Amino acid sequence: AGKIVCVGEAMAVLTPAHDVPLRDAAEFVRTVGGAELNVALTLAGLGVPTAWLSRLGDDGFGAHVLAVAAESGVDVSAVENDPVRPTGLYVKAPGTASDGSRRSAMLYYRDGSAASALSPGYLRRPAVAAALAGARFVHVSGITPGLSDDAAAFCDALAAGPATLTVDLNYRPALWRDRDDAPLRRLLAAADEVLLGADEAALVFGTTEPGALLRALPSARRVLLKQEEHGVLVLTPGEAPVHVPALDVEVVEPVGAGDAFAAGYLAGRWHRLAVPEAVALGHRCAAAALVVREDRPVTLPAWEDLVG
Ligand code: KDG
Repeated sequence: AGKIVCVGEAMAVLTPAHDVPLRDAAEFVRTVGGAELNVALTLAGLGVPTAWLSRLGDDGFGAHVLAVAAESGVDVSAVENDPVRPTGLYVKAPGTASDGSRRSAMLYYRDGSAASALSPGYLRRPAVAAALAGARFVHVSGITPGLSDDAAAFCDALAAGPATLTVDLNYRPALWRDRDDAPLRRLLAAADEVLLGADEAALVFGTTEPGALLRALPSARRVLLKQEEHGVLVLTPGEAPVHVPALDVEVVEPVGAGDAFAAGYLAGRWHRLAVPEAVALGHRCAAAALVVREDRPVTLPAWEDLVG
């Protein structure tokens, strides 16, 4: 029992409709994105009772995001409408990251968005307080404290709550370029469980060494260190790391695979699977996200196939 409550900004996503560079793209496909909403949508698709907490602009993009979430079975009753600030937007240009990798370039149009005005006051709203009071897991990513000073204070207040706090580092350099990352570090330090990529761990903590990471994450009862195609190392204080191999897939577009992984893992935990089995479920959901251009697995394998 108990819901999984995912907290953070969702955006409309525009992706070129054809396989051309952004400067030649005249037509776009609109989908929805945002790390925690991606997690919520996949959790709901897996049949786990899920609520999503955030703020949206009073505009067509916000209405679309809300409709997608509600139609997917996510409880959106505590989502707040902002009459002034717009819904955030991002443009995903597949395969054109500046580092020459096959990662997508992510262009954000989210400064001053409705979700950037998340603040401790939002947590005091009765619907929000009720959702959090009924939560078994509260899931947030390291994106949220980077949205604004208010959102950073919001994360501090959220982390003080009683539910098990899971934090996916989701390090987005564009958000931290002009901002002190202390709020991100406070959120990570308060987390009961941390999910992070080895590349992110190296950037933020300067190490991927299990013992050093556990020392850097003092509240964490578990850390999932994701090593891309090499799988995940489960780190638990006082125990030897456990390796859970990933699946071999032909990657189409990688954005959102981490969110699908988090959703599969949390769904496994919600069903009280053993941790390595929950991680394996995360890998299967990530694989389903890696083979589509959208930020999340649009169709999920049946539950029996996922846990089989
Ligand atoms: O994990 C996928 C997200 O990165 C994407 O949906 C957009 O939330 C997003 C962000 O801030 O990068």
